[in-house]
Amino acid sequence: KKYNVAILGATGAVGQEFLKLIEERHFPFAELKLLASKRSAGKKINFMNKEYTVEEATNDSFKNIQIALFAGGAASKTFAPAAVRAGAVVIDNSSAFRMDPEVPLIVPEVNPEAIRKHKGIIANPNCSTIIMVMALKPLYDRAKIKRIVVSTYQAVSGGGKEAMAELQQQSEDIVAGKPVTAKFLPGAAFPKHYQIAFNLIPQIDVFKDNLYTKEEMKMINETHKILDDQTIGITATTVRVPVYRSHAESVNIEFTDDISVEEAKKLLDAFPGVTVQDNPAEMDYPMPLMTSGKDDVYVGRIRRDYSIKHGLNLWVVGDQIRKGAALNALQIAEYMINNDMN
Ligand code: 2RA
Repeated sequence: KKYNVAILGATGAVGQEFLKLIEERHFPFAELKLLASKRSAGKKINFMNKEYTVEEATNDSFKNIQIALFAGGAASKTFAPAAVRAGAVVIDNSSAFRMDPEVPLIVPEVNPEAIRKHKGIIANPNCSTIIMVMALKPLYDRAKIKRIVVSTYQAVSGGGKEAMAELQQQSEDIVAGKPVTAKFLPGAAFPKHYQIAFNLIPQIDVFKDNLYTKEEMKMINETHKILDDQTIGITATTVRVPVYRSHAESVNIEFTDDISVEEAKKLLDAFPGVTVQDNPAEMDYPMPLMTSGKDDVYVGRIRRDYSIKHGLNLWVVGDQIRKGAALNALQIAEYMINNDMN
């Protein structure tokens, strides 16, 4: 069976990754509709030996569409209701519906059974959350987790094309001895902007009243929802780093029961979508340069936290545009197809 697929936000980084993955994974599509805002409408995209013209998304765009892949952003909220009314299942990468109790928040390797409860919209979690829960799940199933302390090192591509261009431009200017300007990060809408080249910015998204950023609260709230466990204590610090692609995370976990490093390694290694890369003697550990363009989430530096009774430290790295966004969404669609859930 083949499906009519629409991609909303087809010209952006996640939209483009959707196309790459559809081809790579031989996703069974019949018709493909590429949708975007008015600004990108009319653009031609060559895909699998066919030329597609990007169409402006409207409420009428979803007739005859069975699977609507939404790349994210404000357009999701605008068009999801129309797509659902037209009979499509929307797999949405924006944050608009993630915490809605009616909307399943899915990482297919972690909580696929929750897909069944969908009412037309299925949410794809935030990139840094997906990467963390992939490493948490096999350990959580073996030894209950009491508390997590996570610090992220997030690539500029998570902030969009402008953030990537800014890192490039600033790096060139510094090397050329020219003055550096910062116009975008931590985000276009902020009153101040900071240099990212040769720097770190400990702010991703806006600050909430509790002094955490929205990105930090996403890691906390979404992890609770995906693991379906509100009892886990989670604290997060999210940081933008001058890396183009792949988010890295230092994850400290306190368990209720003892779990050895060897056992953790075995469990992680056996978990689909996770690769253990951990050989200190060979200086072997995951790094963003090596994990970019890869499907798996990589885990290394697995070691005991000797300051607590049952603690482990992990270093987790994953391509946030692949597993953190487009791949996870496509895997949700594949899971539904393979389990007759449409
Ligand atoms: C970031 N969380 O890296 C975003 C992308 N979803 O800024």
